[in-house]
Amino acid sequence: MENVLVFGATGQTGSYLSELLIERGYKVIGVSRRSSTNNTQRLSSLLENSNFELVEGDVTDCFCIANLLAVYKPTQVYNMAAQSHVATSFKQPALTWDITAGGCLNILEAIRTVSPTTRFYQASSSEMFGKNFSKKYRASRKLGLIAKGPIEVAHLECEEFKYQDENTAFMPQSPYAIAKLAAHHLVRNYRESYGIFACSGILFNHESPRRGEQFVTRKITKWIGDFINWTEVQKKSLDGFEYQLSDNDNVLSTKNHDLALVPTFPKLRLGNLDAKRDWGHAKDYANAIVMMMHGETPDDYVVSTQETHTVREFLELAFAHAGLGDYKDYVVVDQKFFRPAEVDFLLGDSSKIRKTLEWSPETSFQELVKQMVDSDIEQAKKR
Ligand code: F7E
Repeated sequence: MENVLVFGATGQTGSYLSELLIERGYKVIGVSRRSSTNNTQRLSSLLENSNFELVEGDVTDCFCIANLLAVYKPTQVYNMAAQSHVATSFKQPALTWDITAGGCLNILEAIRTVSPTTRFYQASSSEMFGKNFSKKYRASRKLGLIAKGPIEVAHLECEEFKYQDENTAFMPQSPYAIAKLAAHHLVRNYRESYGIFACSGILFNHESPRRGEQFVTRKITKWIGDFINWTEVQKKSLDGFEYQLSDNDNVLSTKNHDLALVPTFPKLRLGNLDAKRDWGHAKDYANAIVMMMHGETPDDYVVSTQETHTVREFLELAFAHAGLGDYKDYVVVDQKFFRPAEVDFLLGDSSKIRKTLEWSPETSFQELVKQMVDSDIEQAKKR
């Protein structure tokens, strides 16, 4: 049985990937940073599986990586480890750089020196495109065909400018995206310089019920789950409970109670609702990753659904599915959640992986939203 190493196995996509690789007959060595709190919830289906082993390790420690390669002799290594929260990368840029760029370099160097036939997958990101514009768009602006001044999202949505693919210029907008771009170029450089089988998957946003709670999709669905659970609990403990939507930014107050005792629930505070993202299901994307690593030649591929939606559209669908009505009654826009620099518009053209490896996503945007809302309603009941 072949061993494969998955760095970042405890994360959302790392966990789906580990499950898939075990199904494919591999022994998965999941590598995870030491943590004082338990972070193995996403791996609950694998922890008792004899084909899964969770080991301590960190991509910032090159000796640790070389040692793991020497001990387990993996035929494939997947790097899913990163400081992956874009907003955090503005607050902790050096840490983000060390993990996200340095970690990839450490693995590539370890493969080159210890195990050069081992295949390598790097989790690149659509964030690398950032504020990107096609050559045609830039030329049109230069010629004055498009007015100078702030770039409007509407421009990027024009048929002739839309889509980011493997040939789109990168214009990263955050320390996170810049670190991912450095790693992306390292992969190409090691592939071309040393003949290492190294692939980058430029994955657009991918979500699921396992998504971290600080990312916008899960932040929304978790709030919905918690709110519905709160109303249920209030109904059980208070006679005649009914919640009332107030203008108050922070709370929803109840009717029929002495004001001093009114139970309250904080509204959902979010940042930019106009940002557009191409959101897919993490499980579909784990499948794309495995396909890349089993291709004949190593290459870089965009992985996306080819549909884009605003954060607002996600909210509309999620609140409607939960039966709560208009999201505007429950959401407060808070400057705190705006970023110093934003990526306004992402829409991936994944024709290459669809044609070359015959990959396509199975879960629609609508299905994804429903799955996440339903899961969070269930989970909130158990908490
Ligand atoms: O933000 C806006 C925010 O944090 C999506 C990571 O996995 O995908 C992810 O990066 C959008 C942004 O994901 C809130 O400004 C509004 O425009 O869910 P997100 P992301 O930044 O797109 C890429 C592909 C990666 O590689 C990254 O690792 O939503 N937004 N209000 C908000 N975002 C957050 N987090 N919280 C808010 O309250």
